Amino acid sequence: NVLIIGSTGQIGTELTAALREHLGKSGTVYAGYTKRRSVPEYLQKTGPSVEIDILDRDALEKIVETYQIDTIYNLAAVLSATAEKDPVNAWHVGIDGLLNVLEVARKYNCAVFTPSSIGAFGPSSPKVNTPQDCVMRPTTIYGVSKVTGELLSDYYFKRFGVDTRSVRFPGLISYTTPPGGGTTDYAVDIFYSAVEGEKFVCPIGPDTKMDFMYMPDAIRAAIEIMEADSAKLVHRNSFNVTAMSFTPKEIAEAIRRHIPDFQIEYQIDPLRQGIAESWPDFMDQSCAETEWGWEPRYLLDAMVEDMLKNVVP
Ligand code: VAH
Repeated sequence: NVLIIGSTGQIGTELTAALREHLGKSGTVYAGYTKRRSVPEYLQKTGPSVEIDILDRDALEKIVETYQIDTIYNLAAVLSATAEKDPVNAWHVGIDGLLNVLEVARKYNCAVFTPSSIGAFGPSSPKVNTPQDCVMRPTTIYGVSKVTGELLSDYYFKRFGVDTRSVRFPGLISYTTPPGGGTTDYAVDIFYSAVEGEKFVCPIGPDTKMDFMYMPDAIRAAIEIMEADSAKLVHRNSFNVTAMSFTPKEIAEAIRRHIPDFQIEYQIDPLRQGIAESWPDFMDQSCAETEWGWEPRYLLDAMVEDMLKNVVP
């Protein structure tokens, strides 16, 4: 059975639904939540949910034992911009929480997926074709917790044999559940302005390039990495995966191909601009391609078309 910690977040809501679909009768997917009211209707209707405090290891152990969990998707995180406002809390959720998950996984032989991020790279990492293995000195607490999480997860694999796997997600774009407090959130918010016929006020500079991925691809990556043949994995925590790399100017132009009078103006948010500039422009994902056959399906125009069709303001 599968436990999803953070099942009500931007990734969690869609991953829970997709995994329930994917597993069918072969397993139960427990939607872990911190606040009951935040569990979406369709998740409550399609399977069980369970209250989780990732900082309470005993309670987590009880859940894993009671529901015979063999795979834990640990999506609990405080995203980059929000984390800068309370770094100690971001550390507790990101690392103390992860340590609890890894200790319980070691005891009950669970596989663990914990997403990393382009945020794990820093200003001294190569910006273009950012390698799988390179200098990683992130300048945000989010990045520090992500690099630490990667190292801790690799340690638990090498030292205790815990089956830990992970991908470094780029900015994720979706219309089901909005992201909360990320630096890449602009690429989601822009669609809400576009469909409302409103000018979009962009907090990131027009020529700031970052990696992005459409949520359907991200969900598929999270499932495929966990089902990959472990004998073929040279890396584990954590694989570069991406789909597209664009600037605010480029995504605005792509939207204008559907909504010709769409307007964008720039009011740079120094915090998020500083974070965005410390991240790669475009990652090299050849290790994910060769070690577990990763391949994105949605590129910029396909993503824009699908978002404009589905975004409900
Ligand atoms: C953020 N969306 O902006 C998240 C993610 C790659 C970015 O980590 O913080």
